[in-house]
Amino acid sequence: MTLARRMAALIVAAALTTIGIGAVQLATAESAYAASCTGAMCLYENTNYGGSRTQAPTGVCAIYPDLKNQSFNDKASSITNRAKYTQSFWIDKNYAGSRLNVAPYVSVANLKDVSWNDKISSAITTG
Ligand SMILES: [Ca+2]
Repeated sequence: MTLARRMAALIVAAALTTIGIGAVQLATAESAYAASCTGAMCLYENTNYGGSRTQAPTGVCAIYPDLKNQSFNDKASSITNRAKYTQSFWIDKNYAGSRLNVAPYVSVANLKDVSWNDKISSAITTG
């Protein structure tokens, strides 16, 4: 691998964070989020699925180029993905900057654990 290709691979690896199945966060507060989220995906203002929330509909692909429109820019502290699809989130609006992928049926009780607390500004969800 050339140096340029190796650098490109490193940059991609650094920009993309994927949260997979089997995370420790799955063990906590599962019933709490299941009760409060009825969409494909929910973002919560606070950790452990607390505070205000915004949710994406099931059965469609939904785009959120600027979460300011949902009063949720730089606000999410926990996430639940209730769909069988990966959901994607970006640090800047219009799907720019670092991306966080949340795998199917994975919830993150505290986005501080992955250094994404109060940072999400845009999202694409599939229910
Ligand atoms: Ca927050």
